[in-house]
Amino acid sequence: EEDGAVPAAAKGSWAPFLKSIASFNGDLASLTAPPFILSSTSLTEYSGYWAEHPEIFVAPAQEKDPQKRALLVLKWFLTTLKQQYSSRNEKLGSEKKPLNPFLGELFLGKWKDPTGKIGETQLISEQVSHHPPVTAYAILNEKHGVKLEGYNGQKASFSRGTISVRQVGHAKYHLKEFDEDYLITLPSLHIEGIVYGAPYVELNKSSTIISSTGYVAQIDYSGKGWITGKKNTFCATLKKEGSKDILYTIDGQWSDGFVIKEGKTKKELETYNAKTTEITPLYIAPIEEQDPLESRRAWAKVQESINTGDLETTGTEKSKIENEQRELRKKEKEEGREWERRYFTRVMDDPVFTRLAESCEIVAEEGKTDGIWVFDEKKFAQVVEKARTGGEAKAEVVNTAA
Ligand code: HCR
Repeated sequence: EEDGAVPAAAKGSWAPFLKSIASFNGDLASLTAPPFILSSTSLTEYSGYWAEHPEIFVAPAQEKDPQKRALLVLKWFLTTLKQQYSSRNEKLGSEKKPLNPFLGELFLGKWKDPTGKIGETQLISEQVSHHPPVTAYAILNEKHGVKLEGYNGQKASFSRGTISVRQVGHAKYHLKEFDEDYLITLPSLHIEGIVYGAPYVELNKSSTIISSTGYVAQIDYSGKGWITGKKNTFCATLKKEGSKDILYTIDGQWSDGFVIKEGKTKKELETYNAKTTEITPLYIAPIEEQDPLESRRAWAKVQESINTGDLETTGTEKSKIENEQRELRKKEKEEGREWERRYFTRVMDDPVFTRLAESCEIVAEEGKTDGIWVFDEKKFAQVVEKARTGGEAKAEVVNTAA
């Protein structure tokens, strides 16, 4: 077997790793990967990829025409893909195995806006389940009344040299002014380049965005050996529900750029360059000001030891967190209660999801995500109030965001 990208010192660990994934049971968190493929970033941080271009995230809120609004939501979704699926590759040289978040882990931050035009965009990401791993998130921009919320877990399988990952869960994008909702399904992916020790993500199949105003976007993904032969390729269409007429098409490579065209005339309306569009960095509070459950504070020692290549400390510090978690679960079991999620609540039925999912035959797989998770405005208001007063919260008297 070729293993060109595996660092010389790690060559001995790659073949056993390949063997272990061949008998893989579907739980990505249980994969013991060689140290050079471990990233020091927790999966709770990945929720931030949804809004690294805050100006594109809020753009639909400023569009009065519902059809153009639906197009802007599709455009925003497509602009998130590069960060979601290829940023580790670009920054770290390959896809890496993220830290498996503990139950209750938080990743909180803000995209600030010195111009005042976009307003502040806030990120709340929380690990709502550990077995199976599920992350829930809400991204709020109060100025424009935009709210994204969602949750997701992964179901993985191994075959013919690649790990295939199906995402379970979905996202919902809400525009307050128009009382409009968009249900977003998450693409399937597979990890290529494993045998060479240089894993990277390719998307496959398709995903959908369906709006409460009756617009449906379908995005079809393909990779190298497919239609155009180029990696990270997609073609998307926007239609009115039940109609065959294509209103807009968007074609391109999500890691490179794309072209938006009018459906009938094929007239080019806009080109987007993913390579030159800069991202806005997320502001995260300094570690000493963070809550003990916040990701970078809780994992600080593990992260430091991964970055310095100190395997022993990585092991002992990881075990400390795992043991603490085990103790907490034991205590909860004894007391007959479950961990209280800080920002999200498990529901039996989410009416927004049910209404939009119906027409596209999308199903919530609550069994695979330990429930259907929604952002709990009341809990959020309590946290905001507590931070403001530095004491006990009075949920009834505060306004909720977005
Ligand atoms: C599959 C994956 C963990 C999950 C990551 C998700 C699906 C998380 C939600 C984000 O919104 C989007 C996203 C992007 C990532 O591409 C995806 C990760 C890719 C690899 C990682 C595996 C757990 C790593 C397996 C180990 C490999 C490197 C051998």
